[in-house]
Amino acid sequence: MGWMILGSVALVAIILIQIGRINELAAKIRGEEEAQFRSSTLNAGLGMVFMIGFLIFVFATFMYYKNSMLGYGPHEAASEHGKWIDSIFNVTMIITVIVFVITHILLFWYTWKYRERPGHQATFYPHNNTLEMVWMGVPAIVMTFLVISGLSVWNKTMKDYGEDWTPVSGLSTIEDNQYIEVEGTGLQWQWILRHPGKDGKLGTKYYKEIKPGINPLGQIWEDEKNLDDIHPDTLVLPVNVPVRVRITAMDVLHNFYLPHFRVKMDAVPGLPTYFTFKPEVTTEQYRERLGALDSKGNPKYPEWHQPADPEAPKGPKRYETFNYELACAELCGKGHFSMRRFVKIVEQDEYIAWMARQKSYYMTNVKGTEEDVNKGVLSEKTIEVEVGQEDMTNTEKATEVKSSEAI
Ligand SMILES: [Cu+2]
Repeated sequence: MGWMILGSVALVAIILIQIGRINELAAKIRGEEEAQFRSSTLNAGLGMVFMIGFLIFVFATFMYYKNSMLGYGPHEAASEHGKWIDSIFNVTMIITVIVFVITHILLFWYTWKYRERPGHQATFYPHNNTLEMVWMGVPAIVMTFLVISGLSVWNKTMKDYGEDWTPVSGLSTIEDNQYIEVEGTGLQWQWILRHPGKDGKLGTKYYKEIKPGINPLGQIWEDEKNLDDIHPDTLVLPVNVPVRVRITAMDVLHNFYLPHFRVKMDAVPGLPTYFTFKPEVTTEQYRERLGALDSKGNPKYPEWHQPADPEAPKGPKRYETFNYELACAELCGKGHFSMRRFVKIVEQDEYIAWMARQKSYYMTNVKGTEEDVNKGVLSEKTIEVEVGQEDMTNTEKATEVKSSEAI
């Protein structure tokens, strides 16, 4: 009997110990669950803080850098088509910014709203036709609008001058329906610019004629149109006159990029491309824009009022030394950076005066040398007049001489 009582007490004791253990275990599991709920609330909350901070950061950096970006502050496009490109860019940006803000708010709001917590269970929700229609339909409509308006700007921008257009000729005033055709050839690592000179026409080239340092573009000197072609260091163009740039490359892919004019086109070896644009703001006017003062007489864009050379604080300011740039926008090798050239947009009379001062490549580098195929073929006088060194203001005289003298 005694043994039985002892056995029962031991059994009850074991049962009680086991119950205690189970309780202990259950409490532990409950504690872990609670800890998990706390951690998901913390994470979702941090997500919300990040979202607010990130959106503020995005808008603050935009406002901070706005005046350094093309299209804003002083950097409105300096060409006719550039304004169209900027406006379609802005439309695209407004739409995408709205979508960006909404989707980011929703993304973080949902991680907060549906965070793991007691009494909440995920619902299995595999399909909703209305929702699918909305998220397919709305982007499709918006994209159609953007693509169509983008295409129409593209077609307007990429137009070429038709037959009713003539190249600017002579040094006389530039008329309507006239354009200037220049050429940019990219090579490692420079741009060779070619200006048509007085006749307004670029001469013909042949790649087998290319001799570095002697005939870098392979111009054919028998072609009269080549005799007055200039290889300028700076691309000088008159304001409000349409320009057509022939773009080509000699070795690898380059890209003819005039950021202020929104001109950008690949220069492909063996595949000539072109770009037409009309500069509408002279270099001088652009400098004024950068140096503008507000109504209180303070600089509108103080960064442009810093000295151009930090070592000479009293020297010219940045806006006074500003120049338009031609850059290569295709990473084309180790000397890529050195392809920078300046572009100068001047008033029409200034342009004519500039051209009158130029000497053609032929006159300075070829005439009278071994390379000169015209030695003894073209009379000295014809070449002089042809190139416009002797009488630069009288185009008619030049034409007369050309037709009367045997060439
Ligand atoms: Cu390049």
